Amino acid sequence: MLMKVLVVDDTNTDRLLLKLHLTKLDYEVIEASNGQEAIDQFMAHSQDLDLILMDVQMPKMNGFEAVKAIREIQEIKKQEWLPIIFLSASAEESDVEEGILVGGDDYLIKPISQKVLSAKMLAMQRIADMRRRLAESILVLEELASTDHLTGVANRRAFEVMLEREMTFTRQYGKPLACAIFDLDKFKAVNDTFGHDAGDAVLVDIVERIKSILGESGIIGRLGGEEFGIILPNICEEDAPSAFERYRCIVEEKPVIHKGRNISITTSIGVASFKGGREQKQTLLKRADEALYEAKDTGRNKVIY
Ligand code: GH3
Ligand code: MG
Ligand code: MG
Ligand code: MG
Repeated sequence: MLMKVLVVDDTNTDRLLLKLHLTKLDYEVIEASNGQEAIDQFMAHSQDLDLILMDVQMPKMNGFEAVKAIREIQEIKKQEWLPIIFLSASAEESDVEEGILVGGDDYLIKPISQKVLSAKMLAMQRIADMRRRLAESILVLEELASTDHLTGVANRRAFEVMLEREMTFTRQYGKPLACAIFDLDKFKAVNDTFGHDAGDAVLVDIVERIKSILGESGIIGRLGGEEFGIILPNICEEDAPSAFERYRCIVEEKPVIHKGRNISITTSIGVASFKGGREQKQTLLKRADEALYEAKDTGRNKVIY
């Protein structure tokens, strides 16, 4: 892939020479002739910029100041690592030191040998590739660590993180939320009668039904076995029971069909509302769990609040 390099230098001949050299080496070059222009070019190309070569002595805004500003923008926008090499006529130790301190990754002294520059750019590219691969792996791992393998929804850990987030939002903005735990009724009998495969298919089918009425802001997670959690942001205490009644109905509504056999299933749902305040996630879940137990104890296939 073509590497995109921003060359910043106020001296036209320096800039042109660099551009000529880099183009020959098959780099795509964009230019800036002062610090402010460098920031503008960085902003315009930050999506696909691979490297910045930055002169230090320039009028108005020098290279150090420009790099400081660029690093601040990257920090705010949480952008991935972008290597910056200073190219300067000053060999002062304090300048080299300052260049690295303001966020440069290397500091080369002019006049610059083309061989050395190419080699340094290669080294930067290597580190950038490594960091990109690492970031991608972390994303994949995070996804794996937060997803339930069978149904593809959030696992308990991820569900609790989202619940925490929604509760914080409720505390700050006063928007209520309703939380529920539901557990399939007599699910062991499904496994015993139709086999474990059929049980798995029931879990997948029920999750799909729930997702179909969950809406944009609703959240579902598998808490374990045949037990799931649902968060409905913006549902107040009075509306919660009827909201979850829809979920109970959609499970009962029609049997799951697996290998030509009809598997009827129902669910019991325990609901707890949150209006803000100091209550913590664990006690909210405990209230929902207690309501669920009451639903089981009093005949199953019902919503208890
Ligand atoms: P209750 O109405 O009281 O909830 O009864 P139940 O039979 O649903 O509850 P119980 O806890 O006795 O049994 C749950 C069963 O769910 C036992 C377990 O083997 C089964 N199960 C848990 N996870 C899975 C899974 O991923 N796939 C399948 N097929 N079965 C599972
Ligand atoms: Mg200069
Ligand atoms: Mg059950
Ligand atoms: Mg259970």
